[in-house]
Amino acid sequence: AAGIPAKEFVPTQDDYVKIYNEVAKRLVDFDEYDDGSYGPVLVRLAWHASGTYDVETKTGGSNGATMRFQPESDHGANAGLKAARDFLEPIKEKFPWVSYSDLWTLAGVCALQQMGGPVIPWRPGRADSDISACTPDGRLPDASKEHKHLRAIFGRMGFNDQEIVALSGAHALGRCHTDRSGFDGPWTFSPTMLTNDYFKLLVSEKWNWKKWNGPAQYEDKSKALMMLPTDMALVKDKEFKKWVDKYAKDQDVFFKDFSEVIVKLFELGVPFKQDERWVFKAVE
Ligand code: DDH
Repeated sequence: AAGIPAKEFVPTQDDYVKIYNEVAKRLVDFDEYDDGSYGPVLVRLAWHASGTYDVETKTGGSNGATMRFQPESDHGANAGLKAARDFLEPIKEKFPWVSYSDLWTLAGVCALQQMGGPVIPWRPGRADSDISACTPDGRLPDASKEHKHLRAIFGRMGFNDQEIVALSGAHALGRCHTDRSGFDGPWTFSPTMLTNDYFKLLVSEKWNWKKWNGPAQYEDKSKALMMLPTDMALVKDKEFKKWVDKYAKDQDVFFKDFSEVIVKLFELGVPFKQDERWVFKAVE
């Protein structure tokens, strides 16, 4: 009928459940990648999209999904994240109404839950920006640095010591790749399961400098596992270490704090209209 505008599609919770389930299905379907899952690299995509936030200027954060554009996609810290963005592209094609910024964070939630992590409440409301909203390079942490750098970078996002340590527990997942960051190896023996093993290993293993031509990193006695200088800063600094000990002792406490701080991370700087957060059921 002439003059009557086409009704805009307004997605409901059920529509986002469909996206969650589709991400979960693709995680199972494409189990040949890396250690057997795209889960870790999806988590890293959601974190790097969100971790550009600056409290003072209120720029950056997951809203905008500006990592789609150069120069942000080419920032050194984002090397390798094209694999995660490409993994999600068919889902964006199937559900064109979802913003990339909602999709990337919801995929991070799905990956964490499907890898045995805690429930992570999520809500929609992110809108994609254009290239002009790209953040400058240098907002994400540099793995060669120590405690001062961690407090400066995460303080800029609005996080305290406890939150920095809880967030770092994500390194139970995934690995370093020589062709991405230059570092090499996984932090735990179960890189596709979220556990508190990262904290347990930090306090129980003896960590030595790895002798190689690559960037300075630590290795355990078995030489199968690694820690970055920034990881070791969490046991060298007394205030950080308190939280490492706490999370090493009790996975439930880690899961509770991790869920809370991940919700905060994925929501930094997002102008939500919806107050209610949804809980998505993990797919068996
Ligand atoms: Fe991380 N991370 N991360 N990280 N990260 C790397 C991989 C993964 C740092 C450096 C690296 C967080 C914090 C820090 C994940 C999640 C999170 C790699 C290796 C480097 C280097 C990349 C590669 O070669 O492929 C540093 C430094 C910090 C810090 O200073 C605290 C946080 C907060 C998270 C989070 O998710 C909340 C995940 C997952 C991976 C594994 C990716 C993969 O492909 O596997």
